[in-house]
Amino acid sequence: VTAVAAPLVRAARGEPVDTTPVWFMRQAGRYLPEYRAIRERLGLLEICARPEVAAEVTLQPVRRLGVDGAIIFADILLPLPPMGLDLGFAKGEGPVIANPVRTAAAVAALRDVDVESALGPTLEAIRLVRAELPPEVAVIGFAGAPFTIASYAVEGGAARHFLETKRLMYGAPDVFRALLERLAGVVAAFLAAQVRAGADVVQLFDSWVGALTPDDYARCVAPFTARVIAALAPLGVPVIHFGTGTGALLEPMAAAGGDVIGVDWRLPLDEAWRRVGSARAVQGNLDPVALFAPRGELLRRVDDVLARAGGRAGHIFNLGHGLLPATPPDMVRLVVDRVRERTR
Ligand code: 1CP
Repeated sequence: VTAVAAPLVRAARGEPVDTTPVWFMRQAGRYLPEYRAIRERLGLLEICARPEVAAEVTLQPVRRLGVDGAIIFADILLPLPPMGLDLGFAKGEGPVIANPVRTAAAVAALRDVDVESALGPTLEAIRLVRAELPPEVAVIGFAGAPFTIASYAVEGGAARHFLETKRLMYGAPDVFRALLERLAGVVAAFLAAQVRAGADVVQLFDSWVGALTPDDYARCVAPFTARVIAALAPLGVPVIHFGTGTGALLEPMAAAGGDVIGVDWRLPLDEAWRRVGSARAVQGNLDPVALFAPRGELLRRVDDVLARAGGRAGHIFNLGHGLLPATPPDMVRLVVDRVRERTR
């Protein structure tokens, strides 16, 4: 533990900072030519399996953008292969799981995971990145929340309507809960291991919870997310709890936990912050597509997010969801510079 925590960590705890910290979901990835150069030789899972390469790809956006956090290069689906699922990434780059989990027998057949060995390369990448960066730059560990990982495990890939996932949740709630329970155990252990490896803050991606009714979320999903977050509390590292399409779920999401609530662009940040309560920090919430707008329009929207944060302690600037692959890197840098200028 360093004497003075990184600004991103301080903001996550709701403490005042000199300048609003800024980073971007999906800041490592295809919009960067230096990432694409590595992806020409190596697949996504190959990068994740090689700590030196994963560390390099993690550091690329930190060098180019000067952001306050380095999110470790990995994927929310990495825990699935050690549990016995056959994960691959198809040409179009979306995930494909050849043996999706849709029955009680399939849930029972899931293997227990020793995260230190099975997910060792990600932990080693965290150690390498932490050793490389100055203490002012936070290392961000992450995992998928149980529901969002389950949606891939049940569907066998990306889904639009979550038909198989909801069919299981509505038709066999005990099986669905058993699956989330298994995932919660692995995710909690993986995040704890990331913290031991040097992550200064962790983000739980529940990207697709917005597809649920508040009642289904509260009954079938939130208890497992809450269990993951509660398991991390003794480690003393802030947790960012993120989802999209969560306009109807902000209160139950906040109740499930997280020092920081991630907000997408569909809600004004001030309104979202009021709803989650001033005791929490918030992260967000520029529309990722704003980076394709003319400069003046982009800057106007950055300023609007900052104005809604109102200079209060506990705001981490980010997008409302990840950077899109076609984003011009210079526009991302422009956002970083604007946030720094406006909040100094
Ligand atoms: O090689 C490639 O460029 C393929 C695209 C890609 C990348 C860059 C995938 C496939 N995964 C990743 C890395 C990744 N995934 C990171 C680290 C990069 C960074 O943030 O800087 C992170 C944080 C993730 C997290 C992730 N994977 C999420 C949650 C974030 C979100 O966008 O909501 C999800 C849902 C996934 C699944 C996944 N992996 C890859 C894709 C294309 C997807 C989404 C598929 C879908 O649309 O459902």
